[in-house]
Amino acid sequence: MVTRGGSQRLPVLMPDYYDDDFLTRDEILELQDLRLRDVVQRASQSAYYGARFAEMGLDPQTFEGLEGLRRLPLTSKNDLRSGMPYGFLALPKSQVVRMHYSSGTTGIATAVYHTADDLRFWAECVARGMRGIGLTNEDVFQNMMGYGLFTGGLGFHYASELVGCMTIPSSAGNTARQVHLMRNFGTTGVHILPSYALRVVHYCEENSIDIHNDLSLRVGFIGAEPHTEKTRQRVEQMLGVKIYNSYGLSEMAGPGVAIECPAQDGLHLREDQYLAEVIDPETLEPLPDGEPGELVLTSLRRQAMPLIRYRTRDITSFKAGVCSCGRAHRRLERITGRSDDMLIIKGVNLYPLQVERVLMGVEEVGSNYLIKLQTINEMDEMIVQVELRPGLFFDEMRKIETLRQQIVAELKSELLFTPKVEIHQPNTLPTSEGKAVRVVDERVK
Ligand code: DLL
Repeated sequence: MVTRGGSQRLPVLMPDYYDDDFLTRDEILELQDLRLRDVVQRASQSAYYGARFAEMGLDPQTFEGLEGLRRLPLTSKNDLRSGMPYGFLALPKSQVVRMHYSSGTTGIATAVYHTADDLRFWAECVARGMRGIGLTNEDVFQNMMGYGLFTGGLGFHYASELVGCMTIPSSAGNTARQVHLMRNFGTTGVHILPSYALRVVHYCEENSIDIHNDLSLRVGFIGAEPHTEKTRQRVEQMLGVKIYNSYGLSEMAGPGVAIECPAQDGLHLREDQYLAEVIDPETLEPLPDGEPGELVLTSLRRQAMPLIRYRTRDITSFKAGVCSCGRAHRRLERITGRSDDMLIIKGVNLYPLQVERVLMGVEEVGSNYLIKLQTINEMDEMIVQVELRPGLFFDEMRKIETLRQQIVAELKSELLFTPKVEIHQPNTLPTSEGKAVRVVDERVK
């Protein structure tokens, strides 16, 4: 308890944003109800939602809160595109202090705007996740995600400062410098793309750096890219530290929407900030806990650019039951793919993560792989290019061929057709500084 000056010396409770992690279920629902009414009114000030609500005859003033949720329209990425650049802005531009621009990997990029309060709420959401896994002002936090229009860098940066960590804004790339910073400044926590984490590990192996003894790492966050539990375990095992999954998207500010707690048993949504639904992407009906579908999110507090029932296209499900950590915020299962990531090869529907799950279970496989889709003799073919793990001595063609056949067999049993597999030497497949590109579609359209 802190007291404020003046003759009466009234006790003033300093509100701590971290307390919101420990709201009861009833408190969460009450807040969601209030904030949903509020956000519907605020969103109606934007050109896009103003017109859409009017068209539907929805009166924001009398909107009934949580009970009326399913009456609200869904918003798609195409809607966002149609409203660019300023159709979704719910406040005068003079109140906007920053914009980000989504990666645009699946089409035209879209802008997201923030007021100063939006930036504070965002930093608090991520900081809650950081404090949740025990990071404090004693930690040195190295943020290896790209700074700039991508939200991964700045999203964790302000949160890390809010927690009080000594923050190293190392951004993405330049592995030698990353490892130098980690060694020299005793980095204890990192934020890193899963694909890049594996590259950093291999760099250490190749340069005889003993990760366990030469570095002081304690914890890490990975996110921004689809990855499997096997990949997480691989990174954990190689770095010898706990690695937590963090999920978010630019349209909802960025990272901080859902982050794992020490139980590592699902990602806790910040439900006082984001209202989540999981729906059947075909029927648009809500799905029960445990059933995978498309995640739909409503930003409950964002001011500059509130989004109502935004279709993320990410496939996940709600985890049933209450987490052992005691938080009442519901949990999401790890994202298994995006509805628009699904590939159809030889009549089989598959997600690229199914390939990763197999590859990361094979010890000899390194950090990088690429799925190439080609048309050969008028047929779709899938060619999986796989890098060998550095440090393994593979000079015998026979051994490589045995490994190749093993991977073909494992992929066949996962995918139910036989892909082609090529084995490549370490560090020979293309890499990128940002999110890994795992699929190259060269099929004749
Ligand atoms: O990737 C925000 C972010 C930055 C999240 C850093 C976590 C850490 P976008 O560039 O807009 O924003 O991409 C969002 O990335 O819809 C998912 O498809 C994917 N994604 C994000 N986090 C995860 C995750 C950021 N933990 C898109 N697991 C999302 C799987 C993820 N996919």
